[in-house]
This record gives sequence, structure tokens and C-alpha cells, in this order.
Amino acid sequence: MTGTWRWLLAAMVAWTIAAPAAEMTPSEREPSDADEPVVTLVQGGDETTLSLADIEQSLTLFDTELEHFEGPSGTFTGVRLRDLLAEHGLDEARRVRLTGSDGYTIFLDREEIEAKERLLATRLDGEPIPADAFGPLMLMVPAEADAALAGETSVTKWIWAVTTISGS
Ligand SMILES: Nc1nc2c(c(=O)[nH]1)N[C@H]1C(S)=C(S)[C@@H](COP(=O)(O)O)O[C@H]1N2
Ligand SMILES: [Mo]
Repeated sequence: MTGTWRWLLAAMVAWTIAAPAAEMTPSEREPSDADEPVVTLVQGGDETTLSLADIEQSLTLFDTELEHFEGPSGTFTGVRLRDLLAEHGLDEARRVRLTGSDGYTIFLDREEIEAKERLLATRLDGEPIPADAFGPLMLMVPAEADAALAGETSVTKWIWAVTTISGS
């Protein structure tokens, strides 16, 4: 092996060891064709309703393997929150508010949106996530999954059952 190859191999091994358990990688899954509405986007006076098909067909899908602190575990597939916001002009908002079907609500300001890679998961092990199991849309920070599970980081912004996203 030449020096360069040896160095490259060492770097790859080091990266594999150091890589966070739950990284996001582009998915090879086929986008959904389920067209029932799952989420409403609100911006000014405009409201748009999106289905899983609308979300998955217009954006790059990512996979991440993690154990969610509420129990569900496996390969989650979804879109980057940032991509979804950009696709619908909500990246211009000062902050966005996400609300769940249970009324739980969070705000994310632009800085927070930029700071962390958030996955809006639409599937678990290839299947849509049932409404009675935190679905159909779950927001997560894959890079912090292990810390979340260990109770070492705040998970107040891991909102599940997201039904509304509005800009303000
Ligand atoms: N839809 C929804 N998402 C939610 C919550 C909730 O009540 N509803 N609770 C949040 C909070 S405050 C925390 S600490 C974690 C874990 O919530 P739990 O302790 O109520 O299980 O999930 C977050 N995501
Ligand atoms: Mo909480």
C-alpha cells in the first residue's frame, strides 16, 4: 500500500469510529403516493395542506437509524426540516411554530433551524408512522439521538405527531 492509500484507510477507519450513531444518509426508498393530508403549513394568510406524497415526492429523502426516547426504534426515513421550510418559503420566517395533534407546540427561530440538522420523519422501517405511535410526522435531531436516549440533552423540541407548521 502506498502512503496515500494507507493514510486514506486510516482516515476512513477513524471516521467510522468517530461518526455519530445516527447520521442522515440519502435514502433509496421510493417516495410515498399516500395522498391524505397530514400537515398544514401556514404563512401569513395562506394555508397549504400536504400529504406524505407531497412531502416525499418534492424533497430528498434521508434515512437514519436510531432509537427514539419514546420507544420507536429502527430506520426512520424523512426529509430535512430545513428543506421542507425552504420548499414552501418558510425559510424567510423569523421563526416557525410547530404544533402536534395533542396541542403541544414549539417554536424554532432561524438560528436554531440553521444550527441543527433536523429530520421530519415520515416512515419507520419503510412504513408510514401511525398516528397512535407518534406519527405521521416526527421531528428529531438524529445526531443527538444517543444523548436524548441517555437523558443528556433536552428533547423538548423533538415534537411528534406534527400537524401544523406556521411561519411568523
Ligand atoms: N407532540 C408532542 N411532542 C412532544 C411532547 C408532547 O407532549 N407532545 N413532549 C415534549 C417534551 S416536553 C419532551 S421532554 C419530550 C418527551 O416528552 P414526555 O416526557 O412527555 O414523554 O417530547 C417532546 N415532544
Ligand atoms: Mo419535557
